[in-house]
Amino acid sequence: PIKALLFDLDGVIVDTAIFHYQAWRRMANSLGFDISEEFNEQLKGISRTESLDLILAQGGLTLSDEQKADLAARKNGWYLELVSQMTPADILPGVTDFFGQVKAARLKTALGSVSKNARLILERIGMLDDFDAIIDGTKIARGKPDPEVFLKGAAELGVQPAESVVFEDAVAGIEAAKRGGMRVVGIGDPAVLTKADRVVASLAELSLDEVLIF
Ligand code: B16
Ligand code: MG
Repeated sequence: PIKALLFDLDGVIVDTAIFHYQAWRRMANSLGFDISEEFNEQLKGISRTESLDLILAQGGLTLSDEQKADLAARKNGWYLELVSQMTPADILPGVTDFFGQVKAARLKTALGSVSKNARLILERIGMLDDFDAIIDGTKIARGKPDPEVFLKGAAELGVQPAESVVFEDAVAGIEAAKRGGMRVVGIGDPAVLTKADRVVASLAELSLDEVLIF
């Protein structure tokens, strides 16, 4: 039986991808190039340092570790300015209702995000207490598609991977859940999220009962 649900943050609970894109774009522009919205798709679910490497490669730049640390910090500052304006109104459609069903069914929940800002975002949207475990970028050594973030979540909840369902919007995150031996609901486009067991446009389209018969 399914005992626990593990949720990605960006793209599942809130849409911070747009803020990441704006902040990375500001950084790229300051270096003299631009990044497209299409390119930004590749950055979803990928850690801050890996995202920076992909962006610098896109701009044809090779920088020192010190310069890269400085740029990453600057981007994060711009990103946090945007995050600081978030409120509970930024919770994505269907999330609050779905969590109500999860709570009524007494299932365990964990957050599985590679973001180092995850706690701050949950605080801003008033959902910090909705998770029994929070695994974020400060607790993991390897980002998605490595399964570490979800395996740690299941372990902290005391459940087996096979008893867990992951909710993910990114290709890298779905890969991570599959490698971890978990079932996955993809949030987004079925043509993109081909490895998910089920794909819905948003949590508003799904009832908990449909997940429990997985
Ligand atoms: P930070 P998730 C990920 O969040 C984002 O999808 C990804 O675009 C971002 O680079 C990463 O967090 C790191 O975020 O810079 O805040 O540490 O989808 O795993 O919740
Ligand atoms: Mg995501």
